[in-house]
Amino acid sequence: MFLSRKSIEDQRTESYVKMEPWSPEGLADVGSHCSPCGSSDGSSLYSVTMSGRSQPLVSRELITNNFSCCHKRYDDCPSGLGGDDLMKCDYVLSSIPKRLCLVCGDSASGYHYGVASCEACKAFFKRTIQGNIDYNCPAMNECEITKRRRKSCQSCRFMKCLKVGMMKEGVRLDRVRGGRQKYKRRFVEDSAVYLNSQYCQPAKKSGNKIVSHLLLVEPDKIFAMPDPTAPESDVKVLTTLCDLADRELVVIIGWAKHIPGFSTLSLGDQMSLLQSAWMEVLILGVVFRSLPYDEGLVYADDLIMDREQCRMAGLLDLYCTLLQLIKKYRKLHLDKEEFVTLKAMALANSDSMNIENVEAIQSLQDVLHEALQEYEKNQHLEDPHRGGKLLMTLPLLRQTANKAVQRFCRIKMEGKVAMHKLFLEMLEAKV
Ligand code: 1BA
Repeated sequence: MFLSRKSIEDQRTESYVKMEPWSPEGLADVGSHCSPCGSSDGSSLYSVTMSGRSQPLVSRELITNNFSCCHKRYDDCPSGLGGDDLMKCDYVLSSIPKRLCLVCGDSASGYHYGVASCEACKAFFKRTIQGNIDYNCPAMNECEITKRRRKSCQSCRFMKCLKVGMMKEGVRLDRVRGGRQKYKRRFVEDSAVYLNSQYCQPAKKSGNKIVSHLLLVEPDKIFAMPDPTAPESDVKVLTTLCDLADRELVVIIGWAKHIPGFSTLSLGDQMSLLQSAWMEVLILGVVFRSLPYDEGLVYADDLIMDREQCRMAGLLDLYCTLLQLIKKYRKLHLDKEEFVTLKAMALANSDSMNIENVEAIQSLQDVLHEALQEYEKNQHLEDPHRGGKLLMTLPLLRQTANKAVQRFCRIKMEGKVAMHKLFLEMLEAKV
């Protein structure tokens, strides 16, 4: 089934219901929209709202709809990988898609806004969202979009972008046509040089196909976009963080489906892994983006928080643990290939209590472990222990993520911060 704009928007609107402050009156008010109760063992597929109605979990909906088109489409395509020296699990290989633009069929240059697409369709989608453009089809809204004819109907091309699952959440809204900056961004000049030189290199030949694939499916960045009209306060910072995390969770669910072998797991196991590991995945993202910075935590490029800002938001403890993790990776000079592989490993190694097919998860872990080993063998010959050193950072990642979950559970209980439904649902699955 294709993910349409409507289905994304339906899910997102539903999950964007803001919670009122935690009070008996507040609870009564939000009863039918929010899910402050819901299942907490992570095994149930439904949460029960305050009105007692069963609703599908947002995460489940996203796993079943989001991006499944890419996988299905490429089922019968050659994987583009060769050499059984690389991998042992055929099913993993076959789940790596051949890269064609899902909008027009041209060669895809990567995953843009969540979908394998070419540069032209990526730019077209971005222009349309940023310019808030409405198109009209002069025909019957069913023009065929191919590489040759993609310019002939903008309306049908945009509809196709949405139909194949491009997500408007991924488009920066801070630079509208005309170039005026809507949102103020903090920018550290030094880091731009550092980021360009070390962290944003074009995917070099990584020496391992899985690692190259993980680089390719690494999501585009998203922005925090703090509400410029809200007065500065701890609540504003926390609300921005929760909103960012909620949007990033949508992206993470889509990303997980591109990890070779993940989509072949049962739906229940996909959910269990995500429900256990989501915070580790979020935290690793922040840690990696923060490596070039001296003291700041890069939650997003427009939300870089220093020690004082974290303290003011009641997140000093988390700041200190995150800094410890950042120091470890900085010492190791963690590169982007290792980051994407570790992120997938954190998901595969989430130690969920609810796994149905333990062998399949083990196989996923083995595949990623082999990829890391091969990458280290090819790219970091100087240190035969490097792979082990990287894996030995995972306990601190788990510890940091657990701290973050606990902190945000407390914030939820205090009831002063609005939280969206997907974020709440994932938080609840952890307690
Ligand atoms: N992670 C939390 C909130 C929000 C995030 C966002 C990233 C980029 C940063 C954790 C719940 C709370 C602790 N941000 C990133 O991973 C990605 C790209 O350019 C900057 C994490």
